[in-house]
Amino acid sequence: MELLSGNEAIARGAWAAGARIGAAYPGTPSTEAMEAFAALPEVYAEWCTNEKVALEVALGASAAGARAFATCKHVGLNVAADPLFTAAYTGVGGGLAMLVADDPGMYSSQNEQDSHYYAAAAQLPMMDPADSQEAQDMTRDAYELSERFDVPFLIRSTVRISHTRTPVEPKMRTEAPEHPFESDPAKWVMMPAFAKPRRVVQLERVSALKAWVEECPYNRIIEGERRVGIVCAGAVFQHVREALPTASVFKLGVTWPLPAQRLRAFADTVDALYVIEEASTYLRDAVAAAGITVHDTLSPLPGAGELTPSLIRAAFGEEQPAHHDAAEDVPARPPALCPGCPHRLVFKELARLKAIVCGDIGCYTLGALPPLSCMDTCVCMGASISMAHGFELALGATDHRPVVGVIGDSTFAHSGLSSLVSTAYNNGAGTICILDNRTTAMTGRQGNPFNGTTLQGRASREMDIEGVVASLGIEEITIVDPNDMQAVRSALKAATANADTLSVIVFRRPCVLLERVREKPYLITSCTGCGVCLTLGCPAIGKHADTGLSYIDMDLCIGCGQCAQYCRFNAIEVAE
Ligand SMILES: Cc1ncc(C[n+]2csc(CCOP(=O)(O)OP(=O)(O)O)c2C)c(N)n1
Repeated sequence: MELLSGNEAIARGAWAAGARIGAAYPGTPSTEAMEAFAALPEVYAEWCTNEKVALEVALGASAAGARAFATCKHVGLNVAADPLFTAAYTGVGGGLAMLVADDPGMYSSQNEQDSHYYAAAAQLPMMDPADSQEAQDMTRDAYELSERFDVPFLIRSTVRISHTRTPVEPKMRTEAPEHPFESDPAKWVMMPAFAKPRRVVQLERVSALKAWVEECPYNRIIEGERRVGIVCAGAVFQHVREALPTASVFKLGVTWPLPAQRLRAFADTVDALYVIEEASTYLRDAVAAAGITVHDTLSPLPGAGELTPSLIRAAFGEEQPAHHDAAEDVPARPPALCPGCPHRLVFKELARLKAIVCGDIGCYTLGALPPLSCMDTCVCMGASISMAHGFELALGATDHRPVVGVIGDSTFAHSGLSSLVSTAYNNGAGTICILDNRTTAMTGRQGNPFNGTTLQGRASREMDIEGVVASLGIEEITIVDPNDMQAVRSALKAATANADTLSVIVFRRPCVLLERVREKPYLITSCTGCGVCLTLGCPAIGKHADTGLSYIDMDLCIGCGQCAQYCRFNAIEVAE
């Protein structure tokens, strides 16, 4: 037995099935799955620039005959949706499984969309493991099934499944069957003449999947009292078993297509059937559509966020145990930019400029929080540059605050680049700040095209941002050290001064967690209590409750000197 996280187990399942090509873009809570896969023998794995590219790489490998593995977070599937829907027409060569990890509760995401809808909309089979053993076994089986039904399989997890460690009987690797590539345009060239017959193939396949799912051992019934019957899947199954141990449960392992006949038969064996799921009505609607009466719980379950055993007990009017999972048990730990984070001064200076800041997704999104409070929009990866262009278009003729798009290096490679191409092409104006901290920090410091680090340490072509930007014909390009307050200030001032130009500032300094260099810490010698240093939001700087004076926690301070540049009284010095 091994104790594996769901992500590690999914990787293990793909490996055991003989998958040999992996492609992904990182995204919590999915990231560790591709990292774990990359660490296994006899596989090639890479970070791609985005999820669309990753799925296309995996689909190409599958077409060529290899078993392939792709992973992403739920919003990543939006990016990959274009190839996804048509991969449901082409089908596969070698088996193809794709993990999509959802984030009900939005621990690290901008929304909590339910990926089940993608399975239903694209007509792709989806499995929902409820622990790491199932995560491994379902993923492994997905490859044989993918080849049998000629279709990619989706493995859906949530943050609880991906990040919880449970015991796994590890499976060993078996070599995948050969599927030598032979040109077959009718299967792989999806132009109307070929796609129309493939659509018919798809519909026939759906019928075959619907028959298979009625027999599939991953859908199982846990017999209990007749009074209450629950339909659920994934992590919710664990909560239901804990909260309602005597209830009858239909545990779905395959959540698309649903085993309608078996569900109807189950409904006949219980007095009242309930569907419990997180942040969605996908299952409830699908079960109801199968002609089954779905009952309402005594009090409604929340429609948003993660479920817990306590919430489920409460919804059924069950007594709570003496200690239950109450939110107040957990101390709040609001996220903050690290001490020494190279993103900090950019936001401090943008706030000073009173700029309209179109932000993006990465560690730097924390610039939206107090005390920096310097972001006006953040929607999805890459949107900073295109939304800034929209602002410029709408405000252009008026006398307006400077419009600035702020984006990280990985996000720029992901989708910001195509936004910048579009802005440049349309002769847009404004200022774009690319925060190049030499890594994809937010998700755990993965490689990206602009730092040239690859997932398995293979050779790379490290791309240079300014070269790429210059090739778009953008003349105003500056490279600035973001720890130098004066340089940041004057670069922003110069770039935003001319309302008609498109300027790009590359703020370049490595993330402090990359090399973990610590200089001598700073200390505050004679604080006047003006509080300016506190406006940087550095976790190493605090305020004495009694005197109102600032202090530096020398254990947290890494000696970046950002704060010293803001102290008008020269009261912040290196501790000797
Ligand atoms: C479509 C999509 N894929 C993945 C993610 C997860 N994710 C959020 S930010 C980010 C990358 C951030 O890297 P970078 O832009 O370099 O900024 P940093 O965190 O280093 O400051 C990733 C992968 C996401 N939110 N959306």
